[in-house]
Amino acid sequence: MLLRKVSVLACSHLRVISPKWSLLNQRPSHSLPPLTAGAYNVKRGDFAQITDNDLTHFQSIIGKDHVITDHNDLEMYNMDWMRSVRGQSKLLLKPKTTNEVSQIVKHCNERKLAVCPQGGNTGLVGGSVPVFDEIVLSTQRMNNIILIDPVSGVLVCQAGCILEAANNQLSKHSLMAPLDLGAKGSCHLGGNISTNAGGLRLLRYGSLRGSVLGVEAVLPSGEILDCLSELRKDNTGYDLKQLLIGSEGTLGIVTALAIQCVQKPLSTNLAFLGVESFSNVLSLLRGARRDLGEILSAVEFMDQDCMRLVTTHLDCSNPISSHPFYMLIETSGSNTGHDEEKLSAFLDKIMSSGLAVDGTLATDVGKLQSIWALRERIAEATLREGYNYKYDVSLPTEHMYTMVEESRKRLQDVCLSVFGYGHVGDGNLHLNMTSEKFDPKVLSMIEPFVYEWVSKYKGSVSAEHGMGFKKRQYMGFTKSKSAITLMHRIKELLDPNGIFNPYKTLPDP
Ligand code: FAD
Ligand code: 2HG
Ligand code: ZN
Repeated sequence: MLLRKVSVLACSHLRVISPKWSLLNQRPSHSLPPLTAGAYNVKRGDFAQITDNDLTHFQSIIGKDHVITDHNDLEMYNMDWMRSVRGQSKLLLKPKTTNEVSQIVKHCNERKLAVCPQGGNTGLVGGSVPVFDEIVLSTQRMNNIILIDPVSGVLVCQAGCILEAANNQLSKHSLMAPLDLGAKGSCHLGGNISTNAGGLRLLRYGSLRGSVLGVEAVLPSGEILDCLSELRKDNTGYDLKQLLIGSEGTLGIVTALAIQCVQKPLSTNLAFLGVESFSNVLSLLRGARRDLGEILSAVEFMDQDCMRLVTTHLDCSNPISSHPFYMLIETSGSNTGHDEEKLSAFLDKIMSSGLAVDGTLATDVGKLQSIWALRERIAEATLREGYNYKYDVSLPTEHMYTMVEESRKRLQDVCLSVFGYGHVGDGNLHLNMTSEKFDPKVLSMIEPFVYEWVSKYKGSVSAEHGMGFKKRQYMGFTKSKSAITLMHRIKELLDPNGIFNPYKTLPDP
């Protein structure tokens, strides 16, 4: 084999984007983002204002300690992870049980008080923070694991379980969640479901729409919708849980879920490759699918600007020589010898054909994590460079990098960098630009250019992050008028007062 075995830790692994966000704490307070309402010129909906009677009522439901009104305590719940949007909520509620959520919501609906559901607050489209004074309803305390069935592999838990914490419990039964993402140390499973999060292993385990078996949710009326089935197969009537998956807190608050977990692999290998062109990236993707078959578990790419970002701004180093593109090809299986033999044959083939020109292979946990960190921490590194314009699009793979190149040509004089990376195996490009600080002129050169480009190639303006606050007006570039109209009708039916996550997800009618 021509590959060098990795000998140095390339980068310390991002264990946790802590709920208190270490990043946030490193920044001076004068760098608070502007208030969303003013920056985006939003008009407040016709909602009631919180009164002392409301506070007393909430205290009677969840106890004084979990009704938070202190301005400083509220700051991190009013701001997103990217520090790009900022709300003005004066009230944070932290219920522990579904019944408590139900009682809170019932009261909010009767009083016409708006509610912003919040999980780990790692969302990247401004969906998880209020725009005005919506009540933040956090699932932080709803973190009980209800059941792990080692035979069926089903996990049933409350919505506030942190993905990584759930995985730690699952691993005691040789199981793991069917999704993985860089925000695993902070994001909640309820948040994952509400955004239909994709992540690094969708290629292998599929979308959450397939692996979520059941959902329990509180509807805007306060009613509890019990669809918490643990069945793999159930064709009785409409599949109501699908309405909640990806609805970003606009139709219901997910309080509990059942999810089909997968066997934790006994053998995992990760190849990190240097590649000369994007067309070679695509050839390698094809070859990996063909030659690695059932053991292939992830195929990711990043360009050289991404490598520059993680090695400049974080404690990371490139374990191989410099190339225009890098790929991560991971295998997971149950038989070390078999997997290594298969991967080894594949790597020999691609190195001798010149599709990959350099590479390194990681097999033990520490090295795997340090290589993965080069990819998983790009989003974090990007924030260190300045203002970040973020696009998360689906495109036919042959057009994916052309979009980065055309954006770069268009923006080279006004941006610090324009770069692309992402889940190439799923046709999901993360196109990002940075400038020193937010510049509306730069934005007007990016939008609607990016959305028109995506629409021209019949892609999606949101592959996995959702619409949230920032992207909602662009849904029409991907979805038909008839589909958007029906979405409005469903929202109206379930939430006639519009109290759940207003200003989010759906475009203005
Ligand atoms: P939040 O950010 O708190 O909320 C997200 C949305 O869901 C909001 O609209 C909120 O109102 C709603 N919501 C949250 N909880 C509930 C609930 N219980 N009921 C109803 N609505 C709710 N995303 C991907 O898809 N793939 C990735 O690979 C990926 N990588 C990331 C890497 C980093 C470093 C970061 C910071 C983010 C990444 N994300 C990724 C985005 C984000 O982590 C996901 O969208 C995640 O699923 C959000 O979970 P959360 O608990 O933080 O939700
Ligand atoms: C990832 O895949 C996330 O790392 C974040 O979805 C993407 O920051 C981004 O653009
Ligand atoms: Zn992603």
